[in-house]
Formats: sequence, structure tokens, C-alpha cells
Amino acid sequence: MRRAEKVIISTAVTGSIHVPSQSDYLPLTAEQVVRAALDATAAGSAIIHLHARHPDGRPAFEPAVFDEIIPPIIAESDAIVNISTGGSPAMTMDERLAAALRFEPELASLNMGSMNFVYSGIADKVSDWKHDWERPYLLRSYSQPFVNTYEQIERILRDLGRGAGTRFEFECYDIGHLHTLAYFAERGLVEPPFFIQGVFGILGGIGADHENLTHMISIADKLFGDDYAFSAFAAGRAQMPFATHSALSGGHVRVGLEDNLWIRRGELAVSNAQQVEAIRAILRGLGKEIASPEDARRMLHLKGRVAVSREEGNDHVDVRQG
Ligand code: KMH
Ligand code: ZN
Repeated sequence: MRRAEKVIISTAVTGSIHVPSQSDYLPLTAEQVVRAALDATAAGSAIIHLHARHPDGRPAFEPAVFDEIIPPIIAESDAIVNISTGGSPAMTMDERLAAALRFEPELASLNMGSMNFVYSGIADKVSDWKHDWERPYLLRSYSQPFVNTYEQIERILRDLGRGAGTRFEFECYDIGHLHTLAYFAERGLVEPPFFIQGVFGILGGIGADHENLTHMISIADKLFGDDYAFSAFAAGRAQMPFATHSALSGGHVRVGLEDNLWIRRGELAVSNAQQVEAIRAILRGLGKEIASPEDARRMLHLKGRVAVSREEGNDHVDVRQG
């Protein structure tokens, strides 16, 4: 692992798994997502991992929705915008890729394997539903796989990576996903340093056991040596312990309401920034420095804020600031 000189905090502000009935604090509208992103950035998050939603909370893929989110974040902060290409398991790959292909961000997520991705259990915990779409949406995850074939991964590496200079947050939900990354690296489709995000505690993926995190790092070390930066998160209550474990191992951290709605047992997080502040306090206690967006750009070899394309084809707008 390329040990972190400074720790990069990523914040996944809304995601597509949690539903509005679980928390009044989950950002839903474009305005709420923008506010959450700007506040998380001000609290010390270098990277904002973005999904979009319709105002009733349904996951959105339409670039028009991202149009209301990305320009204000870019205009009002120095944050690194990381557009999810995972979207939601209920979307087609074309839908999942639409916003990233339009905005050609510095960073995009790339899910490294097909898997069961089960969050139907959330439905058992909700009694008061805000919207009709929520319960069937959650239950569907019991029978619907999250599909990320090698052909699809290759397409993303070619179209978004090679085509647009976007680099990736490689979402690895199991040890085998590291070998998938090694396969594409060997074929020359992606260059180091790789930014590996270990994902723990998703039902269908590797569990939130600390020995799994240690094991993931040791296999990644074998495959990639010093050619990768590591970050990790766990879904739910193991979020902060896994972020802490990652930082202690020389890695980076991810927090946010996409991954966990809580700030401590029995208490909902009132904002994404509150979780950023919580991990900052832990990192400070560990004697770690926090990476600015510029630090993170340098460490992850990002292209910077250049050539964000607005329309199909060649209408490129340079939004680099300063
Ligand atoms: N929702 C997380 C478990 C993505 O957006 O591409 C993983 C994630 C995937 O953030
Ligand atoms: Zn995500």
C-alpha cells in the first residue's frame, strides 16, 4: 500500500440504498445534496461521492438531475466530485453511466464484480412509510443481482477512463474483486496508483469483520505492492471502526449517509458533515493529518478540474478554477 501521508476523507452523501422513511436527514432534493456536499467539504472531506435522487427520494440517473447538483458544488467548493457508476442495482448500465459520461468527472466509482447486494432487511425496520415506492424497492434487492460483468467494467475503463481521463474509486466488496482489478491492470486498461475502496458489511459481500480488512490489505499488497492507495468503509454501525482501522493501517476513509444513517447507537446523524467531524476527531487523536482536495488530487493522480463536457460530443467547458 502507498501509505497515506495525509488521510483523504471521502463522503458519500446520499447513495441509493437508504430510503426517506429511515431518516429525515437523508439528502434528497438537488438543493439538499448540494448543501450536504458543501458542508461536508467545509468540514474536511476532500472527495464527494455522488448519487442523485428525485425529490421523493427515488434514485435518479437522469443527467438533468445531476445538472442541478454538480455545477453548484464545483462553483462553490474545491471538492473532488466522484460520480457513482453504481447508481442503483435497479438501473441499467447505460443509465448508471449517463451522468459520468456527461460530466467526465475527476473520479468515478467502479464496482469490481457482479454480486447479490441485499438490503431488503431495511423494510422490516420501517413501520411508517413516507412513499409507496420505498418498500417494493427495498424488497426487490432480495431477488435482483447487482450486475457488473467484465465486459461492462472494460467498457467503463475504456469510455470513461481512457476516453475522459476519469480515474476510479474501485469498489471492492470481496477479495476476488482485487483479482479482477489486477486482471485489468495487467491488460494495461488502467494505470496505477489504484484507489481501492474496501466495502464491508453489505449482505452478499465480505463481512464487517476486522480480519477481513487486514486480509484485503495483505492480498492487495501482494497484487499491487506500493501501487495503490487504500480506503475502506463498512455499512451501518461498523462505519467508524472500519474507517479508523483503515487509517491505522495507512489508508484513507469514507463516511456519509449513503453508508450509515447514524452518528452513534440510537442517534441518527443530522448531517453528513457531522460524520466528517466525527472521523476528523478520531484522526486527530491518532495524530493524522487531513488531505485537502489538492493533496488528494496529487496523491491519486487526478486530472483536476478540466474539460467537463456539458453536451454530447465536443462542447467542452473548462471549469478549472484559479
Ligand atoms: N453503496 C455502497 C455500498 C457505487 O456507488 O458505485 C457502494 C457504492 C457503489 O458506493
Ligand atoms: Zn455509492
